[in-house]
Amino acid sequence: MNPTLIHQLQELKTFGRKAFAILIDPDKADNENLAKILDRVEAAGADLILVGGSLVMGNEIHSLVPHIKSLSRVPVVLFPGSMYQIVPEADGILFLSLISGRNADLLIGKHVEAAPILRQTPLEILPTGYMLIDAGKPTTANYISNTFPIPWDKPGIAACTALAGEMLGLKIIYMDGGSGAQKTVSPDMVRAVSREISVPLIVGGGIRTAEDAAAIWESGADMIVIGQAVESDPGSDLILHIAAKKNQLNLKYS
Ligand code: 1GP
Repeated sequence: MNPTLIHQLQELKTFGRKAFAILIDPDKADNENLAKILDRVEAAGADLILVGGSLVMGNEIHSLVPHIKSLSRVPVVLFPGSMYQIVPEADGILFLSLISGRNADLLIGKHVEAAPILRQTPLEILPTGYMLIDAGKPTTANYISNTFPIPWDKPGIAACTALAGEMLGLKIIYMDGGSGAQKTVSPDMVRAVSREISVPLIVGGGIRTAEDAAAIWESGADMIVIGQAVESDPGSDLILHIAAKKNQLNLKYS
């Protein structure tokens, strides 16, 4: 039997291994760019493909996910901004509770509506404490969620929030500066959160280089997410450089 995605993520934390995910925004993925990205995803051995966004304007996600599945063996996990982004052909779904905010709908309300729909799909449910971090400019996620992000320089708030999320039973913590963030989540904050939790830690937002990725990994993130840097230059070798850095770190700590 294949280990579940949650089990694979937990193993990263347990064995100190690093992983990365490529985020594909369904509104921006034309076929030509997608083919370039998936080529590199396969060649580099990316660990996960995330699909979704805080605001998705078109309906392409429903054909995009099966299309990606037909071109790549990398597991596809939904990163949904709304219930319209539930696609049963994916492998799993980040069931996100926005624990950095105080918007009841995004903490539990939408989940109540989505639960009976998700129960009818084969999707693996990945219960995730989602934390938005202020990373220099208002992001779509902040605007759409109508919540305040955690201040960039308050690692203590982030650590307590993540700890509470784990105590509530969430299986993953995802800290996100938002797509196109001006700066990444601070290494200090990643360190503070990583120290407090025993569930896997995903960090994304504003990661543009292999060096950015390394700094976040070395501070304690188990998986990093890259979206805009790949999307804005799909033909670049960034994914390959990030994979090389990951392999180097995994060798160093093995
Ligand atoms: C956004 O964490 C993701 O939700 C990725 O961010 O697009 O800035 O890489 P970027």
